Amino acid sequence: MNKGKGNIQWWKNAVVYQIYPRSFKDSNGDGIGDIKGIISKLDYLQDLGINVIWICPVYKSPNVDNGYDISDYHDIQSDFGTFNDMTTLISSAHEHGIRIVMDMVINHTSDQHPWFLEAKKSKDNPKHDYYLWVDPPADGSLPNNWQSHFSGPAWKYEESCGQYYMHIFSSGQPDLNWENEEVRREVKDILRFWLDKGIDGFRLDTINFISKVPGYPSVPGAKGLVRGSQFYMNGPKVHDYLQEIYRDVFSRYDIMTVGETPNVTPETAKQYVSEDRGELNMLFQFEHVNIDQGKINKWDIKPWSIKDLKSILSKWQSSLGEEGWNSIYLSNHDQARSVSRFGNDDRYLKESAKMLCTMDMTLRGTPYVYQGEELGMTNVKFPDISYYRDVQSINLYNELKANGVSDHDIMEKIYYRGRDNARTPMQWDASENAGFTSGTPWIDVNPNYTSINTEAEKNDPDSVLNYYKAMIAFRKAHPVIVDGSFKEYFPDSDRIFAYVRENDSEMLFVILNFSATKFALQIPEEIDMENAEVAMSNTGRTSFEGRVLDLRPYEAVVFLKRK
Ligand code: TEU
Ligand code: CA
Repeated sequence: MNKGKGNIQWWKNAVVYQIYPRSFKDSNGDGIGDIKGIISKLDYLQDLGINVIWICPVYKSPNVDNGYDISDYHDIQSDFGTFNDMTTLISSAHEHGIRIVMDMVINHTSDQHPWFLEAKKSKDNPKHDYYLWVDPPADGSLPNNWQSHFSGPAWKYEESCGQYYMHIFSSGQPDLNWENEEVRREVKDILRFWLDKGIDGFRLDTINFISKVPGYPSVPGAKGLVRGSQFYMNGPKVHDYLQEIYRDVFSRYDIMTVGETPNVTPETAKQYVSEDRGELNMLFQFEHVNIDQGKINKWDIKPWSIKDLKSILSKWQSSLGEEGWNSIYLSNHDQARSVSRFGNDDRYLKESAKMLCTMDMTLRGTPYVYQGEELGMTNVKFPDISYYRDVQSINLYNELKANGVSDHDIMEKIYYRGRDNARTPMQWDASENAGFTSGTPWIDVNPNYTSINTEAEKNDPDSVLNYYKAMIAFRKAHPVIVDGSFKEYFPDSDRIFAYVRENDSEMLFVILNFSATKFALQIPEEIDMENAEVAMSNTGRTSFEGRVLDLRPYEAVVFLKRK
């Protein structure tokens, strides 16, 4: 496949589409999405114009955390198909001009992985040191006060060897000991194994969690269990490990790598993605998706403002601009649906979904579209917890319930931030179960599938889907989006996000109304609008005169001036 325009790396020109395989397309009626299902939709994805698929984990797994607990890195879980199916997916995708990036989970394994089954047998088992163990403190307390991201302590006592092991996520996901050179050797072998199968890169799960502060100190001054992030994110040896992997593996292939890294700032991000450091190409920072998160954890919800959102996004645009490369995303399989969260999924569903798309496709960085986002798929409110499947939401429910919190209050949190919002099946058509499966889906479909689905949207020129297609094509046709500068206007506005992208041949002026009210925008004198044309619009606007722009609710306009 071609390496991209000029000497710009191909992944800078790419639009990535994220697939959560369990919920994408079921080919055999067992209610679970699978690899054959993905293959059957490659034409759809090619037509959409995307260049890369990031596929969430498909390896063997007991599915405590839907594949993020891997028990065999060299095989495919039977729910999803066979190893052969995966090989076919890689080659068919390539035939469609689409590259494949696999999700790789190497901060932890499943507790059913053969390494762990051995490791827990005894302290002197050769695999024991593959994981992080601590003797039980004499006073009967836990090793420290860290809280797992999935509720409860980050430690579980293992009878057979008489020690606690660390699990930052569920107890079915023991953390690997990266200090152990053998572990790093195994990880590198796994990475090479898949790269040699012809894949085009990795999304590296929780990759900044791999180095822990020795001694695993408790968070000082805390009452009860708390997140110990400062002791296991961006730890002392994380860069040594990543440089080793780059040197021994990544640098030898023409691939893209994107690290999932909560708790990074533009400054610390550069340590991962500056080209001269030889670590990763891109990362997923979390500042904008944690905008509504209080101090405690993701369930501690606080109000947020458009102005804050803008300032986070522009900060990342400007500060990572030259030295690194941004990943542009508003949702994924862990987040609420973007239109429900940052747009308006009620009265202005279409307008706001298109407005957000306009932003994603015109910021500097590689945009990621999460399955269904291109349709304007929304959050869901199932009647009660029995409809939910996500271990994080279920654990939260049990924990809060035990503390006497009402069902209503717990469900409000899950409705707002629960991960199953993003995991309801992809909405293909208006037939039963949205055309996702002919059987019983593993999680219910969102009842709004009768109007929000690919079939209905394909034939509607005004649909969110067709706007995505147009916006992706527009991005490809205008290299200024990849290589141009970024300058923000009206940073103090709590409604309008406006910026100019510019290079030697073109200028784009992007205006996004993040509110449900009209707004008369005075175009700054400094912006040269002579011969500027309306290049993209989510309201059907085709022309513009003067210097006052009457914006409609959630309107998005992109002006283009050729130099
Ligand atoms: O997510 C890691 C992660 O940081 C988020 O899950 C975050 O901690 C949480 O949503 C808020 O507390 C990755 C995967 O994307 C996720 O699906 C996995 O469950 C997790 O790692 C464990 O592998
Ligand atoms: Ca299936």
